Amino acid sequence: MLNCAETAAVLRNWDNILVLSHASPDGDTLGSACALMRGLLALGKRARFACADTIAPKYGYLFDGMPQEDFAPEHVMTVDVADLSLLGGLREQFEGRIELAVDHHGTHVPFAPQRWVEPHSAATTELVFLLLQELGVGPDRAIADCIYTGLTTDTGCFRYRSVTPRTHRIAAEVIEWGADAGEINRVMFESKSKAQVEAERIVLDGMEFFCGGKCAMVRVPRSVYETTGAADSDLDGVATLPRQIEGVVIGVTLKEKENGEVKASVRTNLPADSARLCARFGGGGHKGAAGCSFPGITMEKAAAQMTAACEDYLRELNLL
Ligand SMILES: [Mn+2]
Repeated sequence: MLNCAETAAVLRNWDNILVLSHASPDGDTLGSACALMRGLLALGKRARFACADTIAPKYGYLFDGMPQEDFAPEHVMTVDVADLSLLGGLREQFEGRIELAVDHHGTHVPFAPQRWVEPHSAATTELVFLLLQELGVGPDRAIADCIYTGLTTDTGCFRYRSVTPRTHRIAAEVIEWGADAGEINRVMFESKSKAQVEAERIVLDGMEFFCGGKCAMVRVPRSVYETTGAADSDLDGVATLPRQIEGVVIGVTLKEKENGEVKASVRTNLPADSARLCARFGGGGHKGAAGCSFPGITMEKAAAQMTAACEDYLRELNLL
């Protein structure tokens, strides 16, 4: 395991670097990749980006003005990727070629020979910021926007328990660099498309409670996207809704992906641990937020398995 200075030393020696984000990209993996690439470009290196899935338009500004050169990379690294499987469609192409991983997931399953993993970091962008400081990059306004985006999206606008004094210090620093905090938070948290509201309405209408109201579950079948015109990313925020209900300890959102695979997003309140629950299905993440998938089974079956697991887990915690 590397530390910040050692990771910086690795990057100092590299050129022609490909930075990979995880599939179904969020603000942290994209903010980390873009901040890092901007830093590498500023150091006179060549850097480019790849992700298995399309990037939601609301993240477009992260890439503004960044050249996307096509070159054969000499080095490949990942940001915010907890497990090789989370590379999605890029896994096959890059398995065995990834030399460096920078991540903050406690459930990180090592796949790169060199890695810097700090589970107590609220976002991977926290680590990228420290890395850029070590490399002598900044202050830079575009980098500041990328870092701030990762911090705020991975912490639900600085509300989660994962937030530390350091998270706020780094946020303060990048605001000094010129990050447009108010606008980024508006786009990420205060702005919804009509399709999104329509989809949320349908999904919330079907919310189910079990374990005496300690668990809440919503399902998002493909039909929701079809009837509302909502994109996958429009329903990112839905995962946080079940847990917001008083008395709910475990909130589960089941989404049917385009390929038919069912994915669960789990959000928990203390004392439950989302990552531990998802580990039962080979998934992972953080204490408050984690995910897992149910390949090859229907939404109905996935819901039944998840319900049984929640019940079992709550018993284990003596909450049932
Ligand atoms: Mn993250």
